[in-house]
Amino acid sequence: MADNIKNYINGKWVSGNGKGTFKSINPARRDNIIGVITKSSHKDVDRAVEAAKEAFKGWSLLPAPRRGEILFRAAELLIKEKKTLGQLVTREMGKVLPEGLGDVQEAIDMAYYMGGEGRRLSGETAPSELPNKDAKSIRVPIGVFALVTPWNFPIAIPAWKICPALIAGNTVVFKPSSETAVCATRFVEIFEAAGIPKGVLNLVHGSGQEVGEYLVTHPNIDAVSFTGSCPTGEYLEGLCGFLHRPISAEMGGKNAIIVMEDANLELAVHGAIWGGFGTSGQRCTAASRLVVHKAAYKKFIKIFQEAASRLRIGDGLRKTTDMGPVVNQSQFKKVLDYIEIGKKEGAKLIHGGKPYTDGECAKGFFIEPTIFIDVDQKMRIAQEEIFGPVVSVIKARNLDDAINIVNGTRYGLSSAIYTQDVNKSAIAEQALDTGIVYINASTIGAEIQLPFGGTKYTGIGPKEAGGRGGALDTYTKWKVIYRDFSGKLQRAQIDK
Ligand code: UN1
Repeated sequence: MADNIKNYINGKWVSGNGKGTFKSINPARRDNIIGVITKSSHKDVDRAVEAAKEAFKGWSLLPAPRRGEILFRAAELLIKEKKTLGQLVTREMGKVLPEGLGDVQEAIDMAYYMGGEGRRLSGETAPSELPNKDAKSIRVPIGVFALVTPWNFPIAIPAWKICPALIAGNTVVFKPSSETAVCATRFVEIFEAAGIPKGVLNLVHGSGQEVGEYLVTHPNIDAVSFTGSCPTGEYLEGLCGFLHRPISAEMGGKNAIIVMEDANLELAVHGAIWGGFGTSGQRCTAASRLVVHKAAYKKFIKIFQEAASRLRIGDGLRKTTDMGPVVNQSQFKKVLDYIEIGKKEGAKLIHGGKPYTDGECAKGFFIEPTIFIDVDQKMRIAQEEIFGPVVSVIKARNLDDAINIVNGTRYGLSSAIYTQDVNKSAIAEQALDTGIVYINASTIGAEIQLPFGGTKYTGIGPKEAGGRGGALDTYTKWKVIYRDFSGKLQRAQIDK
C-alpha cells in the first residue's frame, strides 16, 4: 500500500489544497508506488510561511543550547530509524542500500554536529580603542528560510539545511524534490517526535513550478537555500537578486580525477569506479571525467573497464547489487541522449551505452555503466553535467595539462589526484580550482564538519555544511555591538 503523504504546517499534518495528486515511485520497479501526494496550492505555501513567521520570535529567543537539545534528540531518533529510513531511501530513489544507510548517517552526523553548535555559535570580542567601552560581534538568525532540496540525497541534504537553519534560530519552510517526498516526510516526522515547536519547521510538497518558485519569491521569506540543477539555481539566483534576498545555491559539477603515471593504478580504479558509478553517477560530486597521464592511459583503461564489467546492476535492496537505477524517466532519457551525443561527437564508446533490461531490471530505469575514451575536453560529454553512470576518459600530456583540463569547465565542485609523488599532489592541491580537492581518494565522500561547495558556476553564496565559512555563514547574519560605559560622549577616530 502506498503511503498517503501530507504537508506539515504549523505543527499539523494536512493534505495539500492543490488540484490532483502525484506519485513517488520506485525507480527499480516502476509499478511499485511508494507514496501518493496531494499537490499543494499557493495557499498552502502562504500558510506555511505565515506559521514560520509567527514561530520565529519564540524560536529565535530560545537559548541556542536548548535548540541544540532538540537536534540531539532528532539524531538519536534517526539512529533508531536508520535501517528503515535507509531502505526507504533505496526504494524511493534507487541508490544501493549501503548508500541509503550512508545518506541517513550523514543526517545523524549533521544533527549531532549542529546540535553542538548550540553551545558555540561564537562571534568575536575585540578591544575598543576608547576606555570604558567594549565591542563584540554576534551571530543572529536571519528569519524565515525557504529550503529547496534535490532527490539524490533525500535525507542528507535536507539535514544539511534544516539542522544549521534551526540551530541558528531561523524557522523553515521546506520544499523537497517531488521524487523523494516520502523520505522528506519521514525526516520531518523525526523532528516532530524530537519536540520541534509548531510552526518552526514546515513542509510543503509540490513541483518547482507550482510551489518552489512561489515559495522562494514569497514576500515573507527572508533567505533561501537551494541545491539542485544549474538552470533552476541560476533562475532562482536571478529572482533573489531582484528581491535583494540572500540565496545560497549549490548546483552542478563536472568533477575529475587525475591519474598520474606514478599512481597506484588499482587504487585509482577503485576511486574511479566509486566516483563514476556510485549512486549511478547521480551525485553533484560524481567523477564524470578521468584525466589520465599518457604513460598510464592504456593500462588504466584496461583495468578500469574490467572493473566496470564486474559491476552488478539491479534493485539496490539486494545485497548482490553494486549499482541501482537512475531516478526517473526523464533522467533515464537525458542520460541516454548524452550517450548518443558522445557517440556523434566522436568519443570512443568502450563499455555500456545502453539501458540494462535483464530480468526484473526491465521494469526499472537501469542504464549500463558507460565508458567513453579518447574524449576531447571540448566535447559536450566532457563539459556538461550528465548526472548518470557515464564516464569520459581524457588523455593528458603531463601534470600541467591535466590541471588545465580539470579546470577547463564552467564548474568547480570537486577534483582528485592519484599520485605517489608528494610534490605533484602539492602542485595539484594549489592549482585545482575546485571547492574540494582529494588526494589519493575519489571526488566523493565529503565529511559534514567542513564546508561543502564549489567555485564558478557550481554555486553562489556561502557553502553548505561545516561551521565557520560554511553553513553557519548561510544561516546567520552578523550584528556588532559597542557598549559604552564611560558615562560621557566618546568619539571613535576623533578622541585621541
Ligand atoms: C552530492 O554530491 O550530491 O561528498 C552530495 C559526498 C556526500 C555528499 C554528496 N557526502 O559524496
